[in-house]
Amino acid sequence: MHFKFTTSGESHGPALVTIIEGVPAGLPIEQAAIDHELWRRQQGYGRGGRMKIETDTAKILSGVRHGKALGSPITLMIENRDFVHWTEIMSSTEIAEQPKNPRIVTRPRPGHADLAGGQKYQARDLRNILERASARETAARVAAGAVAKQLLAHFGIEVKSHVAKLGAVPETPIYASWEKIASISQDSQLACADKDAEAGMIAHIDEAKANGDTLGGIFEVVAKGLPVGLGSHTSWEEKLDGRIARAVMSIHAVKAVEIGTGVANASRPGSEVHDEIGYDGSNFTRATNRAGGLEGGITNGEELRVRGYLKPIATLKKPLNSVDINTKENSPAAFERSDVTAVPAAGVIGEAMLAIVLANAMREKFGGDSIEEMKRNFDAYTRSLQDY
Ligand code: EPS
Repeated sequence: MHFKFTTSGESHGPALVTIIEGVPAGLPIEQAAIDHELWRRQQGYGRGGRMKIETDTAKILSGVRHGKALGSPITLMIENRDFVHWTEIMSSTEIAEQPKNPRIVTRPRPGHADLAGGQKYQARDLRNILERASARETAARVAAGAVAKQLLAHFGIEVKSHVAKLGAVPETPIYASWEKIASISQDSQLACADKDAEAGMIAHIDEAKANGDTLGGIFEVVAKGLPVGLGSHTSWEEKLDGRIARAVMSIHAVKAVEIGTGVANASRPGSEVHDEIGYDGSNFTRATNRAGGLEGGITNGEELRVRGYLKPIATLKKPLNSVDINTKENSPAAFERSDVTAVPAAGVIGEAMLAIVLANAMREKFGGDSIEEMKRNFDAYTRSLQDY
């Protein structure tokens, strides 16, 4: 059985939808926990006007009865409050006449899907591309991830994130222990584990905003409580590091993914990279965790650490040069509104994507149609590891 999901919906359409499959029957599904994750995704210093319009909440349309999963596909819907301003522009049926401001986009933004998507899909209005390319889609991923998190929590697995770097601040990405990440307040402006660094990040965002510019950065997602043995070395498709990298790389604006201290490891000798193995009388131990919890594409029981590196958002208030797709004349790229940065939100999305990959790996290893059956399988496996 696989834990999988798909999303549907445009940024300014009526709603975003996700359909999740592979949730075992009987798993308690807490709607408030889904909404809490959606709320977290909307936070963060440097977010723009759209987040003032939306209050994302998920409506459960199927797959859950009396607070528990039925084992059938779960459908979640998040309404776009902004749709009321876009009813004609985003109408699914033909409209009798063009609205006064049809908001047709013909000046592609460098770094966005606009031009390549327009050419590929032969769109003369680039809105046909940007509506789906928008990071608004990630609200649906976070809703699916919130269900994955509830499955993982049943097995004592937790997933959290923090912002390790915002633009150029600080120079070296912040390392934060699990305890430090867990202690970051829900009201924190940037989900940063270092208060001084956070102040510097805020000043950096203010400066970029004043310049009509945008910033990227690095988020780190950490999973704790994982059993040894998720993923497999036996085939490239099974390797969990590859599956995680794909999931994290698919997040809007992510251009690089790192597991553990993978980037620094490349320039160190092996003696300073690999995590020495010990035994404490009942368990195997590691002196360090530079591998980030994965060896041979298999979880090794250490904290799983993955970083996503984001490029700056492509929608700039002071736009870069572009070319109008109709006139072919040089003209500044389109700008309606945007965020200065969305790194904290990307961390929440990173948590969701990691939780989904891990939930899938758990379903593959422990199967079961009901949560009780899955738990029995999990407990039997955990016992077998004690005899190893
Ligand atoms: C986003 C919604 C979008 C943007 C942002 C993320 O809303 P709108 O396009 O109406 O302003 O704020 O998306 C982008 C920056 C982008 O380039 O697509 C959201 O819900 O996260």
